[in-house]
Amino acid sequence: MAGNKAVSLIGVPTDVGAGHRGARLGPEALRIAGLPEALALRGVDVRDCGNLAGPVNPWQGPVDGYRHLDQVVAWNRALMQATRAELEAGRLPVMLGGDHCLGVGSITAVADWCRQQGKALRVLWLDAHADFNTSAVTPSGNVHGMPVACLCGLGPQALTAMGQHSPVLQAEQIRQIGIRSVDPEEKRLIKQHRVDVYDMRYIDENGMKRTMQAALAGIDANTHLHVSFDVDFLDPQIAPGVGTTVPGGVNYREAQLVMEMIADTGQMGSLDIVELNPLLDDHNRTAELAVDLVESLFGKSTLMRD
Ligand code: 4U7
Ligand code: MN
Ligand code: MN
Ligand code: MN
Repeated sequence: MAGNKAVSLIGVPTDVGAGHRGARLGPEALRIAGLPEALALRGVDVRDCGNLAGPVNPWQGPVDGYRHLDQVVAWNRALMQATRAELEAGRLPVMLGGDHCLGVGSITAVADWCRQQGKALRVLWLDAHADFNTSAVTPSGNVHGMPVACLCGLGPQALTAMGQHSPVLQAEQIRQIGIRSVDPEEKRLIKQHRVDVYDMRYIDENGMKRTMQAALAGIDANTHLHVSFDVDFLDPQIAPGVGTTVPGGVNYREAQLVMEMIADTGQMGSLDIVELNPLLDDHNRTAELAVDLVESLFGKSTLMRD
């Protein structure tokens, strides 16, 4: 289904939420790696909306537990509007990040849209990290480590109540996959809020097929599936171009299976591609890998299944 749909690429060139600068270059790296052409080859009607505009990265330390909160809010407001506009136009928005703080704006718009359409929303969070920190417990103050908490109502009002409803999500709408780095207090919050986490140990013990069957269970024709793909989900040996590498990540075949099984549901309605940092990459290979995986997400299969 996603394969027949019209897609809008929304560039979000920001790293105000990150601990390294360079994710602001992600949208261009994804374009240069051939994302628009690859989708067009899949038969997708692609519209590149260009890049959103927003404040520069002031590169300052935390204030009250947040770095650059005003700038993070400004970028997310702009993204929320853009995402809403593309959904209203009947298109599938693909966010080209940019750091993961942008998941607040994209998913807030998607959640408002789903409520309006009477659709169920499921969020798949593909990441090495749980992104469930708050200002009280964050070790860094970087807001890219906080978007899931914000979406569940924990965070500054400017981020938890951007849309028509707060909290934006109930924890039971979220499935996290690939998790292998969680801060101690963050772990406590994840447990308290009962977020459904398929961490690397779960994947080791059960295999990726069973993991994805569990994470996708219950999705039906009335479900809007939002995929938030943090490139550090992948093992750093195949995806070095990210700010926060964590060893022991998802390998190439596992990642392909994740994308193919999502494609098979036919229910993906929106996608974030985040945390790609071309300054830390090796000749754009992480961007090229991301494009390869997004092709699978849009229905390209490696064998004879087309
Ligand atoms: B990403 C971290 F302390 N947990 O909060 C933090 F380890 O969007 C990392 O998943 C957050 O890349 C990583 O700063 C955010 C850290
Ligand atoms: Mn993340
Ligand atoms: Mn991450
Ligand atoms: Mn592929």
